[in-house]
Amino acid sequence: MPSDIPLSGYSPSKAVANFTARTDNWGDLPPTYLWTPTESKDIGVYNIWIDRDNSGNYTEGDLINALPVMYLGDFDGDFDVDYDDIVYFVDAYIKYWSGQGKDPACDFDKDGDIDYDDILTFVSAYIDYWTPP
Ligand SMILES: [Ca+2]
Ligand SMILES: [Ca+2]
Ligand SMILES: [Ca+2]
Ligand SMILES: [Ca+2]
Repeated sequence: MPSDIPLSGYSPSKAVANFTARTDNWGDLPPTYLWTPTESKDIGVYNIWIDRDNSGNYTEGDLINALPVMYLGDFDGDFDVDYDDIVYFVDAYIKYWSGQGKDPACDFDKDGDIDYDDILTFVSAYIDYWTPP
């Protein structure tokens, strides 16, 4: 299994695995596989399995890679949402608005920009992390 397939997961209840299918040996893989666990998952690293059924739909099956299920807004992947993640987001925001490209991880609503809506999502994710259950 190649280890360079980028995987990212969001929220304990729904994780999205994005990976780039490489046509040489990974041409069968979907460009995006939405992993929707039937039960709520704790933050952590999971192995997911992806397979293809007779109708061509992708289901959980063959082992793809370890999927980190992270807090929303945990950009550096160290399983917290703290100052370092704020710095990461602010940096991406400034880069976007100064024409230096878009960091897709910071475009929470996937509408192609990093704007006020994404700030709101990040701020509420930060507050959620620091709010005791
Ligand atoms: Ca973090
Ligand atoms: Ca940290
Ligand atoms: Ca956006
Ligand atoms: Ca927008």
